[in-house]
Amino acid sequence: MNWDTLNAGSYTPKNETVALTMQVPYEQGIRVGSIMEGWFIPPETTAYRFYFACDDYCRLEMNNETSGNSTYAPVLIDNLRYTNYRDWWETSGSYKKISQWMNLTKDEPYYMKAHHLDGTGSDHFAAAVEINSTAMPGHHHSMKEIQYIKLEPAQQFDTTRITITDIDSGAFILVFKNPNDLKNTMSSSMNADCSANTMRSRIRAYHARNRYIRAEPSVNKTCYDVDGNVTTSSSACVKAVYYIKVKKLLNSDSASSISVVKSTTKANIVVDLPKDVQQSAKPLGGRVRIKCVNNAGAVAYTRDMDYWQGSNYMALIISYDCPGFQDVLELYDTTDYSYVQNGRSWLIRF
Ligand SMILES: [Ca+2]
Repeated sequence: MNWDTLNAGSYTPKNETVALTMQVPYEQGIRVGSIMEGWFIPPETTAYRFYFACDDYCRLEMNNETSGNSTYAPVLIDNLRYTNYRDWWETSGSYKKISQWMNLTKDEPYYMKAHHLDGTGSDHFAAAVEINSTAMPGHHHSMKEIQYIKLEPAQQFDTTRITITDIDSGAFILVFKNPNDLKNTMSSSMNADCSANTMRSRIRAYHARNRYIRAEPSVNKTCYDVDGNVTTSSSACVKAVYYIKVKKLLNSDSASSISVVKSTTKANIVVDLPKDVQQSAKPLGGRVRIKCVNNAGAVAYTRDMDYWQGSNYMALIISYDCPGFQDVLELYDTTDYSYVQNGRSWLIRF
């Protein structure tokens, strides 16, 4: 990218204006470019760093000496890959979008110059600043705290019990009937003395593929000896109890019937369905809104959002609907839940 060509005035400027913020309007046209010049005057003596998001290419220069000199400005950020609009945290690509921390002095003017070029499609660019001081409310990271928000239904999962006595090493299959589509699905063959992990691998295709479930099951097995005590010895095991748990909250039982089809086993195999063991709690659903209180104490609410919306969308809606929250927060999904139906939780960093 030869920014000097743009600097040299090879093109007649279409528009020249005073800008109140270091950003240009969204979607100005195709193959547009902009140059912005100005001074950054720090409100406190502390460390600062700058963020630069653009589409398609941008460069930010700054003189970080307290001279106010506008003839010397080394490159602070060179961003030669487009980002989403004001997406300061875009991490793809190898170009720098965040500057190093710099110690700047209160009330000194620091010269800044921004260059921007668009190839085609969307276009935008904007700069942001982060201030490493907790004494200035309202700035990004000024609170140095992370909030945790959670939406969680009861974590009660659909559970089936299979009890095997007169255990031998012969084979059987299970046939699952789904209560929604009434289809029968056969498991793979397993032995009457199989491990929990083997049973899980033989049945999982049904839970993973049935469109009303689409979740992984877990299986655990407990063995009992002739006295009815729990044993870990397979030779002493005269009764094996398996619990099959679907790890996603469901709107209906995972199976309305489960038939046992024995091929070579003579074992006694009894199935207890979720309706008799444990039915799923109601999955998370509906819509959610977030209450926000800004530094001035003003209370606002976001519009309703679907419970499954991604964290980028939710962060955007908070910035639209919560006055004073634009550019001062980051919102992340946690890894607390394997499925959105089980719950949602977010970390909000101010
Ligand atoms: Ca573009």
